[in-house]
Amino acid sequence: MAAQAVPAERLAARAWFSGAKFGLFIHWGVYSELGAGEWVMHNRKIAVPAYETLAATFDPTKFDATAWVALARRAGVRYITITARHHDGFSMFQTGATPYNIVDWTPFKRDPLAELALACRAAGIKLFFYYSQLDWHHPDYWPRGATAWDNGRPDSGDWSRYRTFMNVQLTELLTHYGPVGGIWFDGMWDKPDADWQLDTTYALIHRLQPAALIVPNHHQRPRAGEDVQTFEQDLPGANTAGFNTSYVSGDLPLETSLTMNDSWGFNITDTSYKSVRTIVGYLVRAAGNGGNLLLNVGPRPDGTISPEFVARLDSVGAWLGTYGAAIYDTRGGPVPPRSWGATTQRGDTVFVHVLDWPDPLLALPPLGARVRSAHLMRGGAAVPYRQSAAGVTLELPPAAGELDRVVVVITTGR
Ligand code: FHN
Repeated sequence: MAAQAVPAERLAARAWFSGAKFGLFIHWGVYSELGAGEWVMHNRKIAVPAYETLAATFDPTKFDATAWVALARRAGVRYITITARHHDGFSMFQTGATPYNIVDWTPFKRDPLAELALACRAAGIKLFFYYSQLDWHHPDYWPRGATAWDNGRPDSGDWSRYRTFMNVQLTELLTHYGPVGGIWFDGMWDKPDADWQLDTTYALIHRLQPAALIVPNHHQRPRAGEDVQTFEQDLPGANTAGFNTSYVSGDLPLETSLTMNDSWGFNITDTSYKSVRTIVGYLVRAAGNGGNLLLNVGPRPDGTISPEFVARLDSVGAWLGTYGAAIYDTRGGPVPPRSWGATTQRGDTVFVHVLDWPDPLLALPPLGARVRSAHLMRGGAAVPYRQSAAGVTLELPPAAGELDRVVVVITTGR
């Protein structure tokens, strides 16, 4: 069957996504209560009835969507991706498909996604919904997949009913919250060979919201109907995490999702926070690869976000306040990421991001166009340079503790 043309509104949404460069990932759910990450149900082999009891106590009374969105704005993100339903199967939104949701099952009784959607719209931030295809709770997630354990569910189920359940929920997510940025799928890797009928689900999404993007975290090459290739804990093409594909799409937008410590969901004992330098390095290298960084926070069960996350987001936001023009709405530059840093580009301007280079001279390969001038982004001082057929050499000022010495190189065009 011939590939279907991608409609204009989705191409425009992809172009927007490519320029957005920075998003905030939020993993938040019943698991947050135990402070041991979003896999706690699986890792501690918690039976369904016990987890249901835990879910019935979820009461994040300090949740304030406007405070979360204010933080996101300070950080400089252009989109938020939040867990609507994670592998524990608990819906963090009002759904008619199951009573096992935050409005009907908990004393909280509010729909945080509705509140977040309103706050995001007011702030001009796009909202994406993370949706787990893997489910440790639903009886019809059968046959079970690689992460199965004996958790009290019957050894039977109706897979086609489960698919219908997902499509009903996706319909709700795409019709009750206004325009959404897209759906971020996860968990298909639990049963990669099952009959997911992705074409039907993708067609449904694109019919309900023609500009919504499908971002599948299946760790495979992108398929028809998918809009973004996302990499987990890795820059595009890298596979330090052990499950990413080394294939990198040449035409789809790219994204790297990254934890700020070593956990996605709130983890009270995980203090391995990345430094601001490391996070900015990921943002720059993601942009140098032509991709976005989706940086994660795991809010606490009361709905607040820990100061360690807040401080880092504020610092990255302050950095973007100075250097944002070298990140937002750029594409990967003429020099692919190197150990010293990366390049980004907009029009005739190449931004050379020097993250880690101790010497005064930095030699670049040819930039594909003649250099007309070079200056430091901060302060504007001219940067002496030499060019020849072999490339361009920049004479850098000494590093003064900056996270990234950005040299703005104006070329004659390509
Ligand atoms: O299992 C999940 C994990 O909990 C988390 O949501 C990450 C985010 O990229 N994705 C899965 C692992 O691939």
